[in-house]
Amino acid sequence: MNTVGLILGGGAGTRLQPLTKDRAKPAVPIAGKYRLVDIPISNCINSGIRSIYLLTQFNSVSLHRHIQSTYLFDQFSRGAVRMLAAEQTPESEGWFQGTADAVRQSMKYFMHNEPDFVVILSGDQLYRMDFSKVIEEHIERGADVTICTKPVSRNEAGSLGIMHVDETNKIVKFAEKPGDGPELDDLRAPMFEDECYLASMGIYVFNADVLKELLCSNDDSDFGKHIIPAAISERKVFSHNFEGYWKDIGTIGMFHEANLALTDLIPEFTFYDAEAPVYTHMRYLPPSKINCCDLNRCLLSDGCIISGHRILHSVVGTRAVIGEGTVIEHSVIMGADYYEQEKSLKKPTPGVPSLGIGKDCYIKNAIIDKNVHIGDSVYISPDGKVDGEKTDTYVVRDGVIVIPKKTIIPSGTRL
Ligand code: ADQ
Ligand code: ADP
Repeated sequence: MNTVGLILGGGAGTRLQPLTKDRAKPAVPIAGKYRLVDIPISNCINSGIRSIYLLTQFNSVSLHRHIQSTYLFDQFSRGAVRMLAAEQTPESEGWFQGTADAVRQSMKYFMHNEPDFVVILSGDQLYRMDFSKVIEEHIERGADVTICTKPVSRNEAGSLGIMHVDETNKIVKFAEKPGDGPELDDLRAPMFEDECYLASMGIYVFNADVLKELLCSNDDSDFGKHIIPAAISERKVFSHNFEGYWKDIGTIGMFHEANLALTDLIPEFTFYDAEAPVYTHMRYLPPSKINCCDLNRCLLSDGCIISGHRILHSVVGTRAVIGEGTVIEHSVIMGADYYEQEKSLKKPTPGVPSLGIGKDCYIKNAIIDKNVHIGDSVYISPDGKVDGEKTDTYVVRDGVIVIPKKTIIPSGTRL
């Protein structure tokens, strides 16, 4: 069976700003040592899908480097992860107008080998799924399209695609992001006792010829708004009921929460699974060194030098350097792409703190992006700030303070 995996790597990336300021969304680091794109790519590889296309709006240096250096298939197993960035051609303006438009513009590349099935995936979700099982069920049912679904509560339902199915799991009704009004009342799933709604996970299996027909018969730009509702009225569209952990991590709040949830005693999602590992770039970093710091409920990546006082309920990324007496709570520290001595042969610039986080700092409810220079006795917390507040040094979103990549914060600063 010839299956292609398509990963929708993100539109303008506004919901994850400022993490997407200098990089494409798929390149955003997660869990200290991975990048968002490692999740759908690993799910594809572990499901036997080795022809993978990543559709992005722009092809950032970090994304390119990551894909090129990580997903090296050998000549015997055949496979490739190809990046398709929105491009200017005589037929198009050069920017994907929406998800369906991104897939339509990329069709000439991924249809080249005449696949039987196309699996379409979001690039900003945390889950582990064996797509080969979904495809098996899809074939058994004689489906044209299969949508992976999950029951969700009412407060989540309004911002997702919600559907009704019949007793054979054929989808008979669908509303994209119905909001919290009367439209949602009518969509409550009758088969569950609690107030539950059957939501689309934005993960689709299409028969390749059906996908082609659906996309070529119009110029609709979006899957959720246009292509899926049209398919439901004209084609055999089924629901695949997924039972595992699944989280959308497309906003700062959800991204922060999903990272910190990995530090739970028994996390709902774990990156450790011998059967279906999450792959990433091998860096050959030394073990992390801890100089008398109290670490509690933390994920600590490789190559760190931690001299802090206390780190609680936090994720610490590769090559993080944290000075003596510093306290970090409920935060995601992304670490650094290099060690200071590697990068600069020249002397440190006067007035610019060293790479990493200095001494006696206090950091709470924060995301500290990579390669920051934070001095000594710096205080960083979203307390007392309003959502949406933004300066050159920080952005506050969903109750989390985000320090953008490469920011320099002098000693003694109080944010
Ligand atoms: P959303 O995730 O809100 O809902 P959408 O904004 O279309 O839908 O994004 C889907 C994926 O495509 C995301 O990973 C996004 O980053 C990416 N994307 C968006 N625009 C893109 C573009 N122009 N080029 C490349 N990639 C792009 C969808 C479904 C809902 C379902 C939820 C589940 O429409 O029905 O409930 O997913 O999260
Ligand atoms: P402990 O709980 O062990 O007494 P603290 O939580 O007081 O430790 O913090 C230790 C370090 O963190 C101190 O050296 C201090 O510099 C820094 N710190 C803690 N809270 C703050 C704060 N509100 N403002 C600035 N720095 C703080």
